[in-house]
Amino acid sequence: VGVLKWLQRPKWNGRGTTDNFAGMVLERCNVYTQMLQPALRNVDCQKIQEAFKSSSISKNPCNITEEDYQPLVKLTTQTIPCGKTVLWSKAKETAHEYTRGDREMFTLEDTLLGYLADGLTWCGDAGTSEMNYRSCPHWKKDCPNNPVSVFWKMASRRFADAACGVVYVILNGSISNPFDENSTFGSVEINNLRPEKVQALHAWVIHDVGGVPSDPCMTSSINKLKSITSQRKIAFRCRHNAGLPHSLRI
Ligand code: NGD
Repeated sequence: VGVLKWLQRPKWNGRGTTDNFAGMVLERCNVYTQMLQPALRNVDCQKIQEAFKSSSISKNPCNITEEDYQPLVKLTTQTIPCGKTVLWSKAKETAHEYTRGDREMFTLEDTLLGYLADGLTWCGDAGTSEMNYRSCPHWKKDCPNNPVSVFWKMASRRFADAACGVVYVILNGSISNPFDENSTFGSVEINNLRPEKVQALHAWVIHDVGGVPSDPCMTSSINKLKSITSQRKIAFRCRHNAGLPHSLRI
């Protein structure tokens, strides 16, 4: 009995592939390309679904590389206009609330690639041609190079690298370190903005209505961000606001 139980234990510490993963990817692709961004109406969602599954199927889910996503990336090419990129850190809901109100602005999750994957988990296994619906590697407890972490790192790097004009970032002013150097924004996106084409980084630090002891833009956390942008020769501005601004333009 002990051996049986041991054999049936989940392999990894993270949640398994989202139920109906492939169906959800196809459905999201159809919604995005037919209803949200008609400019992409000619993309082949069936092919996109296949490429997404193939990125991790029959592979060791601790050895995924950015190259594994190349076919998917090629099928989801999209250009975001200059001045329309919105990054965020520890403020996902707030950022999406904002872009929902201004359909011209794009977070990564408002692009096709981010829209397909947001909130989903997926992984395969070297021994089978099925997704693993039971468990997937947890990025801290198991391994960093798992399908989901590699995907977001790759997508975030490309999104920042492609940004031009004024780039916006929405940060959480209700926590002690709104700028976290270990976050994706702090470790990937900020380092991949290109000074030649990024006019400035404008930070909006959003805090709870009422509770703000001092200007969050003056904290050491935001100062760290300011010094990184200055080293990278990117102009920086910061504003704080209780609740969402009507416009991100400072
Ligand atoms: O390595 C990881 C990892 N790092 C953070 N998170 C991770 N999940 C993994 N599986 N592997 C999770 O990403 C974390 O628990 C949050 O649920 C989410 C975002 O982390 P947060 O709030 O700390 O913000 P980050 O600065 O790390 O990333 C936000 C920026 C934003 O501009 C998006 O364009 O980076 C892009 N992004 C990164 C990771 C995940 C988006 C997502 C997403 N939509 O899930």
